[in-house]
Amino acid sequence: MDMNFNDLVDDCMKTIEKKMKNMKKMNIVIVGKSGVGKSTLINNIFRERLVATGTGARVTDHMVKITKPGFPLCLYDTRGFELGQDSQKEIKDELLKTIKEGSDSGDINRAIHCVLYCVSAPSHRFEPMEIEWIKTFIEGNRIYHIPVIIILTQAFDPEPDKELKKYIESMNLGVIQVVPVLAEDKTINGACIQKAYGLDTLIEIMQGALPDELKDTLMSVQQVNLTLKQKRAQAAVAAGVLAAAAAGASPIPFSDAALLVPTEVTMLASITAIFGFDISKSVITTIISSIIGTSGATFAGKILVSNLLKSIPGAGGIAGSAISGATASLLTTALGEAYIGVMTAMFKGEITAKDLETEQGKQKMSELFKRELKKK
Ligand SMILES: Nc1nc2c(ncn2[C@@H]2O[C@H](COP(=O)(O)OP(=O)(O)OP(=O)(O)O)[C@@H](O)[C@H]2O)c(=O)[nH]1
Ligand SMILES: [Mg+2]
Repeated sequence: MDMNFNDLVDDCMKTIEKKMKNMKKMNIVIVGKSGVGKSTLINNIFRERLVATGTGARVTDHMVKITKPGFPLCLYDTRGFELGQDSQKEIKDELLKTIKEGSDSGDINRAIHCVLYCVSAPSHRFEPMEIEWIKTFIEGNRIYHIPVIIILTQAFDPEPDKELKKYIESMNLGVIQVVPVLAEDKTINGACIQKAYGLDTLIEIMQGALPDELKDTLMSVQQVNLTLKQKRAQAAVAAGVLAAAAAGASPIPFSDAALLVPTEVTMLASITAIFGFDISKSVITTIISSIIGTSGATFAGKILVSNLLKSIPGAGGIAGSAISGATASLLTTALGEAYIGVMTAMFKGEITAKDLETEQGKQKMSELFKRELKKK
């Protein structure tokens, strides 16, 4: 069966777009006094500088909802926490009301999923008023169980910051964890005295606390924990392998390898969404042609499979005229892992989308694929 290269690319683009569009929306709330570092934290965790470039809309007296078109994350930024007891009570009531409304809607896209409570670490103190606020908030939150994480911001002095963490933990407030973070390197007179740290740990804690439906979303929007992105992408490969094995359970003739294409396309789209890259058509074209070893207008399923098998040491000798479930699994694993390798290189900046449009970039991509495939 002949396949059309352009159709394949279009199919990939459409599937990626659909994956991104159907991704569940994550809603997080950030609370803390002015100047503790809420905006700096948010701008560094997510791949869009949400606070700097998003659109804010006031939703309650003290809360602004920040969104960006096409970005599946919505941030509720609170204002006025430092203004005293009255404001703090109002913030708590508005927050619980917002949580209730989200929960009552029954729509996961509208629910509040996580509350990040920020305390400035350099202050070395956790005031009685703040303790009281968290206690009463947790009380009101009891029926909703929204995970609350306490973040010690601007924690550039690790030893006393660890002490503060221990002290807060000893209060058993009912929060998920207390995490010290430094969102940006701390410099004094131009010299760096402490490198940024802790954002990857924060993301790991959030990922553990979120419902399964939101794990892809968090991975897609965050830019600080590559290992977790890779892990999540590997879960997408495992799902693809299962589907491919099922498709190949009764052997597929080589010439009908097109039967496997939808499975592979879905897998590639899932991985792309988890990495969260805005992939253009020309990039997809390069990636696909370097995967399948051809960019001819039309090609046969048989060519596709034999090209792929040739790249996998040990699989090249697979005889016969059909793909078994085991071979389909092997192909899918190799393809998925190779693609994760490419996404990783893009994440690290070793390859840029612009590079991929040049001959050199294509060459590099091809090499990367071969290297990844050889690992299998
Ligand atoms: N080096 C370093 N500076 C930080 C960090 N976090 C915050 N700052 C600095 O602290 C100041 C306040 O940070 P913001 O992120 O604006 O604080 P905020 O909580 O959003 O403040 P409001 O929006 O006024 O409520 C800024 O000058 C930041 O550059 C950090 O992790 N590292
Ligand atoms: Mg701010």
